[in-house]
Amino acid sequence: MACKRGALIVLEGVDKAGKTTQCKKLVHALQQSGRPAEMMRFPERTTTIGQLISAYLENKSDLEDHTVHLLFSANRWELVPLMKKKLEQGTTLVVDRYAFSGVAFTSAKPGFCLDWCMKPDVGLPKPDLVMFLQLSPAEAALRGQFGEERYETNVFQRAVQQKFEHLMKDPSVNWRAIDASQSVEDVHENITTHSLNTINAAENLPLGELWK
Ligand code: DGP
Repeated sequence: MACKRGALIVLEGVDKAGKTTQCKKLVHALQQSGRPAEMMRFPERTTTIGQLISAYLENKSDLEDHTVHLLFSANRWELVPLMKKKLEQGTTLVVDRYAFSGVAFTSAKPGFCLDWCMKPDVGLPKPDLVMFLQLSPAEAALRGQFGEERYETNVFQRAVQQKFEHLMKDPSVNWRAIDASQSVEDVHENITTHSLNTINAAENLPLGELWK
C-alpha cells in the first residue's frame, strides 16, 4: 500500500505574531507523537534567489517592486519539488509564511492590485490548512520595537494586516484564525488541535493547487 501523504500546514500573520516560535513547537510536538514533520520557511534565504531577497530585506540592495515580488514567488517555486517529495513520503510540512505573505506584503505597496500579486503563485501546492495568527497592532507594539529590516514599520504592518484580512475571506483556502494574544502554550494547544485534525483528513485527499 502506498504511504499516506503528509499535510501542508502554513502559519501566517504579521510580524511579531509568534509564527516562528509556534512552527517550531508544532514540529516538535508532531515528531514527539511519532508523526514525521519538518519545518520550512519562506523566504528561504539560503538559495541564490533567497540571497538576493535577503540582501533586499536587510536594505543592502534595492530592487524594483515588481521584480522583488517575482523573486519571492520564484523562491517558493524553487522549493516545490522538494515539498512535493516530502509530502508524498508522508512528512507533514509546517511552513512559516507562504504565498499569502507574498500577496499581502506587495499589495500593501502603492500601485499593486491583489489580482496581479496572486498570479505568480497560482498553482503552488495548496495548503491543507492556513492558520492566521491574529494580533492587533497595539498588542504587537507591546512585544517590543520592530527590527531594522525593510517592512518593519507600524504603518506598513497595518496595511499588510488589512490585506491578510481580505485574503482570509477566500473560501477556496482552509483558513483558521488563531488568537495570538493568548499565552505561548495556549496558542500552541490550539494550533496542535487544528493540525492533528488536518493531518488525519489530508491522508485521504489529493494535494490541491493554490488559487486554481
Ligand atoms: P521573515 O524571515 O519571516 O521575518 O520574513 C522576512 C520579511 O519578508 C517579513 O517582513 C515579511 C516579508 N515577506 C515574506 N514573504 C514575502 C513575500 O513573498 N513578498 C514580500 N514582498 N514580502 C515578504
